[in-house]
Amino acid sequence: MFASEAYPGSAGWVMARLDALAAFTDEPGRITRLAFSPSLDSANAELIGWMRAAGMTARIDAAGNVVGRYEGLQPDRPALLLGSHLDTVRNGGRYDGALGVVAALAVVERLAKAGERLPFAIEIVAFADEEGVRFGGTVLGSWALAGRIPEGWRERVDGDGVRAEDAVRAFGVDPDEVPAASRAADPPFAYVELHIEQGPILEQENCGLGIVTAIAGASRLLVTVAGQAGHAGTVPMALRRDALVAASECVLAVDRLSRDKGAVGTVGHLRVEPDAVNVIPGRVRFSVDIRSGDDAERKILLAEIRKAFDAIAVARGVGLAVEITSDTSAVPCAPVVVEAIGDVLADMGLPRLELASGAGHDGIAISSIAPIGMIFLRCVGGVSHDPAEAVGVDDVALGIEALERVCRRLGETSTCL
Ligand code: HGY
Ligand code: MN
Ligand code: MN
Repeated sequence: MFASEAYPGSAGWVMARLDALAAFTDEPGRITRLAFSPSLDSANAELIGWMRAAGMTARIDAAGNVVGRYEGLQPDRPALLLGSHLDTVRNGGRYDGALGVVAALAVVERLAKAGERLPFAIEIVAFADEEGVRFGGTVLGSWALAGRIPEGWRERVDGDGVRAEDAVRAFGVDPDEVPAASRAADPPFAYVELHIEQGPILEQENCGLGIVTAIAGASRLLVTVAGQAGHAGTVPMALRRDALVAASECVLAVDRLSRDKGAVGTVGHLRVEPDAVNVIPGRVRFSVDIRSGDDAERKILLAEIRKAFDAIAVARGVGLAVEITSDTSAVPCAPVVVEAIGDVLADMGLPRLELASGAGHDGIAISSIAPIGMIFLRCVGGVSHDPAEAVGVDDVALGIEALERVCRRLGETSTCL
């Protein structure tokens, strides 16, 4: 039932395409495909070719997302939206995002090879900026498709000082046309995403697939600490306003307070200026990423972290500014979609293992225009956002099978979605 030879739409066929996509990177030797980057542009072109070969129409929408469509028997019926994202973190893995896009394409391949059309169209989207790595948060991507474009997105600046507006224009997207990407007026009847779990639960439970119940909320900050640069050899310790020492105390505060709250807090990016061995750091910028399944708890944690930062700044005699670059509330998956996924897994003889997602996903944005659901796929060691990310081909076969069955199941119930 789950052969993995590379016939169109098989697990081997999916794995081969994921390996091909992994070659699209802006950093040779590792996978880095940031939003609106040359490598993402090339990966999108490759995907569009595969979509058209499968009998789909395919285009780049007004916000830079790839949108493919496999017509249904009733073209006027709302479509079912599948997909995920092709952008990656820096030095990422080859399955985060891409698996969901290519597995959805495998479902269409199978239908097309069988000459079958469902009553409704299947659309597959590869969102342009799920990771939000380049600009500190998702600037367009799924938010644009949901018709909820973030305020001030144009002025966001990446690590090289490039404004988001200029980056999307260089990518071929007209910033003034972005609102045309919105599907708020003609939403899909549901959105389903297959994604690696990026955590250890499925592996611990020896389950290939799981049912996502909710997606955690997240807050992202960009913090700037302004001290006083100086000669490392001549400024007495008592007179120093060392930005890196103050930032280091902030990093430890994020860790301590997050642990105390049972939430997760990460400082993943930190830049020191002037970054010289014999100069006291005058300025430090660092990121903070806070997640929790409970929005109220996350807000309280955020307030405690900012209070701790202010106390450190006073004690260290430095300036400290906080910019909130992204703030998303936790989102439940739609019960009707959760149930359909559960029924499908039961039909396949698999347990109905339900779990929440600590990672963010495009479904957060899409949930504002359609019922959403996600299927998690076991990943080796729970590792993700790292080249060691790995999945088993038999789990991928299960994932494709489940996704196809969910499409059919949701089609049967779509009138009440
Ligand atoms: O950061 C996240 O949670 C997701 O991988 N973008
Ligand atoms: Mn992802
Ligand atoms: Mn990710």
